[in-house]
Amino acid sequence: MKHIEKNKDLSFENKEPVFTSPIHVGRPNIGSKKIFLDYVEQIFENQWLTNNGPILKKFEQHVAELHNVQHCIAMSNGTVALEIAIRALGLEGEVIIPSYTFIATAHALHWQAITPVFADIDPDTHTLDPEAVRRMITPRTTGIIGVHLWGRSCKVDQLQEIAEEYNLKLMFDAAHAFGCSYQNKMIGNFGACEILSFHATKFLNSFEGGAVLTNDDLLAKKIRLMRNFGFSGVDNVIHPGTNGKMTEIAAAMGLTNLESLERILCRNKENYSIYLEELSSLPGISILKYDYSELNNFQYVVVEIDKACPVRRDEIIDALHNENILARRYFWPGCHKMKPYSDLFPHAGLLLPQTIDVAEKVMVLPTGTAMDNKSVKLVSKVIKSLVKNRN
Ligand code: T4K
Repeated sequence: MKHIEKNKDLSFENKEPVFTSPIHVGRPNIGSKKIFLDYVEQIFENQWLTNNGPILKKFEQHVAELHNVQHCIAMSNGTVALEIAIRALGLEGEVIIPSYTFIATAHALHWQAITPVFADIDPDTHTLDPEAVRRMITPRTTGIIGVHLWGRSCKVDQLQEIAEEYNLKLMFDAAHAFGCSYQNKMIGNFGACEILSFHATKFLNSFEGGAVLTNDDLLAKKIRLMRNFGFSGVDNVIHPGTNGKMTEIAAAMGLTNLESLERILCRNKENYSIYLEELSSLPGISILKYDYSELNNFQYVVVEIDKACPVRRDEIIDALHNENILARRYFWPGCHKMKPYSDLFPHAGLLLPQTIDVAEKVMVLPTGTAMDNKSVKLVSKVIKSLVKNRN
């Protein structure tokens, strides 16, 4: 009933949804079924399903080469990659992170009895504001985890400077930043290490998966041990560890999708430029820009809807859902508002004005290989109609 009332203002009122089935933010980008099935044949032939198998090794090598980094240690998912990297770096006490990120960044610390301390973001980049990071440093701080949100890198140099000044460890959550660069150097080469996610919804997926990228030989060795219970050879455990291993079938999916990388990127770029062209002139609506002098994967079409827009962000999302367009608020309302952290820091929001503002403005639109020019134009048309009818 609520939606019917709202729809009085909309041009698509009382009609069947514009899309007959739901279109999602996060539909997987999937490569050739034939290539994948060839890998499945190999796996059956090898009778090697997990534990550092040949397909996993090939996947790690390809990902490392693509990012021009010495080591890629693949994991069962990005969260475990974060947890292991955090532990391998010896982080403890307090670690500074943004609140405007996926909950896994905070959980990977909290899970290990480390306190995530939320610093505010720069509203233009949606990544950590280095000055805000400085303000949150205490004698208990041991590290900083920057998040390259939407694949756009943090202010790496400034964070590095702060880390050196205060003798803190610096690492990056690069879950969104597969194939992206900062100052023309590939992500994976910054801080002590960076982690990737290959979740189904990511630019490159391996069903589930993640990885740690690093140029530090000793750290890589330690992380490899920790990924496999600390085993060094048979019957010999030399380090505490867990089970973070990626399976052969996951690595096969990763390799399959790597072969389609150009096609996926082209599709994302095309979708992005259509959205930009269609929506940029609407009042109070802007699309987050990507820096074309850097590499990016264009996996996220991030729209900011501010007060100049005659329709509120949540009204737009509701109306889009009525049309089967499952646009999303992302990282709303911020990690600091989620129970485990609001219990810890009930007043954290006082120091996070930009985080709160951004979380209230952002809407993410469907993109990826599940979309084509026609469907992107149709989504844009619905948004245009919503805004224009209210003007
Ligand atoms: N750090 C950052 C900054 C991250 O963004 C993430 C993960 C991590 C760390 C941790 O990495 P992982 O441990 O996940 O590897 C998703 C993902 O579950 C999560 O991986 C991702 N970030 C986060 C941003 O988004 P949801 O709750 O939005 O995903 P979900 O499962 O609801 O899927 C979204 C939509 O995608 C669905 O409505 C339908 C569609 N979908 C999804 C799946 C899984 C499909 O069409 N097919 C599918 O197989 O969290």
